[in-house]
Amino acid sequence: MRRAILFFVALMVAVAAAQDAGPVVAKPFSVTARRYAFDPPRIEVNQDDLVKIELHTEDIAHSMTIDAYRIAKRASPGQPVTFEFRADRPGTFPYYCNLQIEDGCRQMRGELVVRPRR
Ligand SMILES: [Cu+2]
Repeated sequence: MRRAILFFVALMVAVAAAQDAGPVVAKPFSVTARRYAFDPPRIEVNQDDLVKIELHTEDIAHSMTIDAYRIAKRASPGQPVTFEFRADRPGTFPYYCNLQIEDGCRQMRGELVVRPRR
């Protein structure tokens, strides 16, 4: 009986520890790219968050490119793209559209802010 109680306590401690290990559920963001801006222009997350981004465009094809995370995702009208990444690097990182056939796409800027873990 005592062993069963000890086992139960150990199990609860393990469950609590697992819950402290950080978010398991992805933080979703909906981003709309259009001539010539991102909405929102700023995304803030905590380090180690699993970030899920759904990228939409309403006019022409655009991309969301985040060099620091080696991400370049393209969306075209009616064809949004969803992607996930672990925000494991703290800092402020620009995102931009790398489909620069249209000059205006060079003006498209946003920033990803990854707040460091305390
Ligand atoms: Cu673009």
